[in-house]
Parts: sequence; C-alpha cells; structure tokens
Amino acid sequence: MWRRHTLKSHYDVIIIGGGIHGLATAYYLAKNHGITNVAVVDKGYLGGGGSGRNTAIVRSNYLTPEGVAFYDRSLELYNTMATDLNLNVMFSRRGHLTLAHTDSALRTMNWRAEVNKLAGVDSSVIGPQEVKELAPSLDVSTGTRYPILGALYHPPGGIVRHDAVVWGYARAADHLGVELHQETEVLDILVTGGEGPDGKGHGGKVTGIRTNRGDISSPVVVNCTAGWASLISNMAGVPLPITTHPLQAAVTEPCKVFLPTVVVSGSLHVYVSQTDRGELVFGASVDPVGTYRVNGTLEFIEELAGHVLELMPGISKMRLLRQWSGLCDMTPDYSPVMGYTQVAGYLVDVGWGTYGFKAGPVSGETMAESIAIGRNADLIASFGIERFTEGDLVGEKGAAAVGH
Ligand code: PYC
Repeated sequence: MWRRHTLKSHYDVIIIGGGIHGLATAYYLAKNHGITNVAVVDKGYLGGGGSGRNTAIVRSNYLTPEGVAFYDRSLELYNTMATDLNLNVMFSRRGHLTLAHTDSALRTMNWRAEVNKLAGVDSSVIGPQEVKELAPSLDVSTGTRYPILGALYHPPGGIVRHDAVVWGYARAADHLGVELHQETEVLDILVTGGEGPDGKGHGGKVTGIRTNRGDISSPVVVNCTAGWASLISNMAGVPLPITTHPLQAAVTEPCKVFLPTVVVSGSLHVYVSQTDRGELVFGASVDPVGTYRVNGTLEFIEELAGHVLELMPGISKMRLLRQWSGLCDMTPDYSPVMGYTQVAGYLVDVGWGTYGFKAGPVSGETMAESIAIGRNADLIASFGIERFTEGDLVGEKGAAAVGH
C-alpha cells in the first residue's frame, strides 16, 4: 500500500501523527498544493491511535454555524472519498438519530435543527412514531425510565470504515510522493529564538524535530496527534488547554442486520450503529477521570448493557465480542485547536475530543491550505489557539453525541 524510506535530513513539512488527520493533511498538501517533500512520522503504526479506535460515525448536525459549515465540508469529502482515493471506504449514509428524552433535550434539538437548516444541512426534529418507523427495534413506549419524546433526525449522517480511510489517505499520499515513517517517535520539537528559558515558546521559530531515528530539519512542523497532543505541544513551548480522557467502546457478535440508522441517546450516554457485517458498535461518554490509560473496565460494560437494553430490550441475548478504548483530548469549548501558533512554523490540528473522525478529511484539507497560503484557512479561522486568551470560544458541547 505504501513504501518504506530512509529518513532524510530535511523536509519542507513534517507532520507528527499518522492518523487520518496527519495523512489527510499530507495528501491535500501534495494533491491540492503540489507540496510533496513531506514526511509523516508516527511513533506506532498508521491508524493505531484514535483513527482506528473511534466508532466510525460521521455527521454535520452541529450547534454553531462555524461547526456546521466545517463538519459539513467533511461529509462532502467523505461522500466522494471512495472515488477520490480509489478505495471503497464503505461510506454508508444511513441517517443519524439523536434521541431526546427530556424537554430541555428537545429544546436543544430544535435549536440545532434551526442552525443546521440555515446552513443548508438536512436536520429536523421528529416525533416518537417517526423514530419507530426509522428504527423499529427502539422502545418508544411511554412506560420507560427515559421515554423517547422525539429526536433530531439527520439523514446525511452515517458510518464509514475507519481503517479504510487511513489506508486510502496513506496510499494516495504515498503515490503523490509523501514519505510515511512508522515507528518514528518524536522526542523533541526544535525551536530557536523563543521567550522560554530553553529558547522555545512565544516568538520562537521551529527548525525541525528530534526523533528516535535522528534529527530532521524543517521550517514547518504540524502536530496532528490525538491523546498525546498536549505533551507533544509542550515540546515546542506551546501549552494547550486540553485534558485527556479515555473513551470506551464495544462491539457485539454479528447478527442479521436490523438497525438501519445510527442511534444516539444523550440521557442514556450511549450511541449505537450496526456494521455491514452485522455487529453492533457501541460507544459512551468519556471516562470521568483524565488519564492516558486505555484499558477497558467491567463497570463500562455493565452500564453500557443496562442503558442499551433500556433502548432496545430485544437484544438482551446478543453477546459482546470485545471492548477497547481510545484517548480524547477535550478542550474547554469542545471545538478543536487548529492552525498557526505563537511559534512560527509550528501548527496544530488537535483538541478533537470525540469529534476527530468526523473532521478528518476537512481538517486535512484546511490544514494543507493554511500551510500553503501562510495563514489560517477561512473555514478554520474561528478555531485558532488565540480564542482562549481572547475569550472568543466556539461552544460545541451541546452538539456532543452524549453528555461528557
Ligand atoms: O459526536 O457523534 C459523535 C460521536 C460519536 C462517537 C463519539 N462521538
């Protein structure tokens, strides 16, 4: 799918993180801007982080106009990805239901639907009977602990095979001349002229990176990591307002396909979709305690099963096949941190919380554009790091699938 290379001593752009964001940035740099002297470095294997651990859901029914426009461009790119990358990424546009179990949840769904419609995004609030028609296995009776009062219905949402997205971007970037370096761990980001005691931080200029395979120079270093984004950024002297939490997920044995849409319940802290192979994929809220551990817990499985069975009592005999977890970098406003920083040549594409997979294609496209034009692309102008000091937050907590 892609070649191995010896590490060169210089690249025009170095991208840290071989997940969808890093690979997409490399691909669009080469494809849209002709910048091909690019290295993507990853301490593990391509797609081994959040890109291979998410629950593969895509949607653009966000709460802020900035978020809706951004994630909608990502959906557009997902729509044509199989053709663009010449690989079947199994995008299944099957509709996305966010259930409302309380009056206040319904109010937020109506709010989101109106913001979405204004941006031309297909979203509307529907009642319990329409929910039942779209997802017959859901219990919409009124006798449950959290009766379903309605839902935000978003037909363009769906699921995509996340590994295929990694492989597609990696192979296409490789074909265009980008070098992909796995098992290449970043030990330091090299900066000169900064205000910090080590010459890093504000006012500095990036000169390259130090890796376990040697030093590489470059005028542009892009942090496209998840989970360790703030630790990597500290190496450049650019602290990030991020706390890192694990998010657990699980998958059942396959069974006959019966769930035609993605279903999310904020109050029950669960989301579920059925793969084309028939497995049910579940996710939940992030774990409450910040940590870098990614082990699964029995508590998670017990809670998940209890909540799912409240929604779909008919699946009580299904067996879980496995569980796993990934790391989510949470920002104060649930929007990402993107673009140029106080260190010249050091850019970030981080802070994705639980939204990273949805945003992969558009992040790559806009980060590549930002590098090519020397300023943040218009679509990400509101996601800059300066918003945390200027107080100009982009609050997307209300668009989170579940309460985190
Ligand atoms: O925001 O749709 C979402 C989501 C799904 C899984 C994690 N986040």
